[in-house]
Formats: sequence, structure tokens, C-alpha cells
Amino acid sequence: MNLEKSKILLARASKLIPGGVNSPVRAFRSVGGTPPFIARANGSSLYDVDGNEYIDFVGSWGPMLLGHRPPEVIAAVTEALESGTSFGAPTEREIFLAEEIQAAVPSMEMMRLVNSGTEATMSAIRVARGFTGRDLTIKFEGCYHGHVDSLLVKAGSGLATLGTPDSAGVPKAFADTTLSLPYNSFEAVETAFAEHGSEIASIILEPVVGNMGCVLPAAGWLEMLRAITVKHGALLIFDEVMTGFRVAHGGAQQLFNIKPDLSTFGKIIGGGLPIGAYGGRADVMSSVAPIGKVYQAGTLSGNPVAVSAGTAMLRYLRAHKGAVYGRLETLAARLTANPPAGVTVNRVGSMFTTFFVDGPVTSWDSAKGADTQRFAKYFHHMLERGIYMAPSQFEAGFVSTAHTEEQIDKVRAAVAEFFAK
Ligand code: HOZ
Repeated sequence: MNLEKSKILLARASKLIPGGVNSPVRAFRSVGGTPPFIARANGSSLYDVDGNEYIDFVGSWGPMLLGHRPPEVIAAVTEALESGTSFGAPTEREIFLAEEIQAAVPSMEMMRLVNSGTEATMSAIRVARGFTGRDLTIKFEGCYHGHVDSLLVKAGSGLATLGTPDSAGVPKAFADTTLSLPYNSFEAVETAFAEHGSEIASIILEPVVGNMGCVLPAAGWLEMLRAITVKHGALLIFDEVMTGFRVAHGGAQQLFNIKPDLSTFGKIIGGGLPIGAYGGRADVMSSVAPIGKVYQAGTLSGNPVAVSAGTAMLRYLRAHKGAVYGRLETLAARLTANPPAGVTVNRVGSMFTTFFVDGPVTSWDSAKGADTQRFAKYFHHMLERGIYMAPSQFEAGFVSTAHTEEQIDKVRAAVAEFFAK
């Protein structure tokens, strides 16, 4: 595969930007090789600067549920640009997006729009602390909630990819406010509450994990978390940055019928533009300034172009939800049916991961045993055939409505070819 122009751009970028990338996993460090520099995208396809075309299963790491450049979103962005790009003042457009989020996710009684998933989770745990007057947060090993200091403890995603579960630069005092427990361990949660119940402000989790690869909640796990947080006066925070509007129109909380106290969103709610949101119970969100004492602010929060893209996306999803989620399920089921021997495929709706592990993957302990060298070979086998999967064993893949049956079958043939070797 010719990646000559990408190689030149990577060298140029690397002089200015650490690793030549603005988010570590994009550098392909765990799979090796040169990351294609992308020139443009349309539907289910990415096109790089060397003229290579790829079927895209990264989808900008989640936002592209409808594929790239859905006409409704492009039209909304174009229209919004005519009115200006940022005002630092309230607009009606922000209300449209908040109304769309609430229509799909009724637990979002009040919310605040921010610029990324990281801002959303950072703010949500601060609100939980402010509301409860407690300092401790429970998170789970392999769950990634953005690059928030106190949540970069045994975090998945890019840190797992680089083999460094904790980041340098996080003061011990911050990390000490986090109890990191094994995902799906009922016992670990019960013990933590038995020992620290009155100090725990919240549990934050990915209700379906995407950031150690796709990992499902065990039967009864989310129900147990809901019950134990109620019992001890702690808040339950669902990080739905990845799962929101992805695993179901109303996110994982709809799929599993659990009402969290707070939720965080990003990705799809911006239609591909930078955005995040956190919200939930009105009494809890009333802690946020200017009506409460928990401070959080942002110059570009509620940006008119981003909220217009997000509103167009969510209006489309609400109007076509039967067709959209039905189509995603059909395509993703076709993609992941009858996996080859020796690997484990986890999938919820259109989120999936092929783990190079022989046996169930239910936690970071079981995920981290994956054969990452074999994964790297598989990744390049696919890339050379024009199939762009996440360049990490510990990330989820995403199917969009723009994919076709023919593309899915092409992927299946490439997978079969790899495993026949
Ligand atoms: N690790 C991030 C997704 N889970 C990657 C985001 C990006 O590189 O854009």
C-alpha cells in the first residue's frame, strides 16, 4: 500500500505535535506502520492523501452513526455558519439540542452542554462531589472517562493501548480520590461500600464498555450498582459518551432499563463536531453554577455550529429510529456472525470488538491477555485490503447505516483469509 505522502506528513507533524497526532492512539504505536493521513470522507468511506480508499469501521471513534457527511447534518452546519460561529451568549439552538437529548433520554431532566466527553465526565464527578459533600469516586479498571486527572487510574483506551494504565502527571492526592475496581465484580463493589460507604460520592462507569474493547455488563451488574448507590446515598453516573444514541436511541440506560442519577454524552450528540453534555436529576443539576455552588464554564460551550449539527443528527435519529437501529443491528450481526475459532467477539448493537483471546472477555483482566502482536498483524491485513479498523486491540469498532451488505461481506472474506493462514 502506498503511504508515501502520509509518511511525509507524519514526519512534518512530528516536529510540531507529539507523535505527530492530536490523540495518541492515532499514531499506530501498538500496531506499527504509518497512519494514513485522511483527506476526506463520505458515507462509509475514508480517503487518504495517497489516494487509498478504506471502508471505515472507526467512524471518528463513534460519532458517525449515519456515516460521514449525512446530508441533514451538512445542511444544518451550513445554515448555522451563516449566522456566526460563536457568541459566548445563549442561543435558541442550544435549547433545541437539549430538548432532543431529553426526548430520547428522559433521565436528563437538566443538562449542561460542554465541548468534549472529557469535560462532561470531569464536570459530572465534580457535581456528584458537590451534591453529596463526599470526595471518593468509584471507577472500573479498563473504563476510560477522558483524560480527567482523577479518572486516569487503571484507565483503558489509549493508555491500555500504550500499556501504561496510569498517566504520569496525576498527583497522588487526585488518584487517591478514586477507587478503581474490577468491572463486573459484584464483590469488589460491595466491599468498597462496606469499607467507605459514607465517603463515596459516585460510581462512574461505561454501562457497556467501549474503551478496553467492547465489554458487556454481566447480568444483574447494573441493577446491583443502582441498588447499592441508592442504599448508600451515592450517585450513579453512566458515561454514555460512546453508548449514547449508539446501542439504542436512549442509550445503554434504555437498553438495560436502568435510570442513572447523572449521565455524560459526547460523540453522536455533536454529529461529528466537538461537543459533550452532562446532566440528570434536576435536584442534582441544580448544584451547578449559576444556580448552585459547583462551578463549571466554557467559552465555546453550546457552540452554535456544534449544537446545530447535533440537533440535526438527533432529529434524524428520532424520526427514523426504527429504521436506523434495525439497520445497524442487521449489519453488525452479519459482520460478527460465526467468529473464527480462537477469538472472542463482543458486540452490543453496532459496537463490537474482536479480541484475540480464547475465552470470555468480561473485564480488563480478561481483555489484557489478548495477543496484541497477532492483533497487529490482523489490523494490517485488513488495512491493506482497504478496511480501516481501530488501530488498537483495546478500542471498539463501529458500524454505521452507510455500510452496505457488500462491504460487510468483503470484511468477512478478509477475516476468513487472515484466519485461514
Ligand atoms: N482513545 C480514543 C477513543 N476511545 C481515541 C480518540 C481519537 O484518537 O480520536
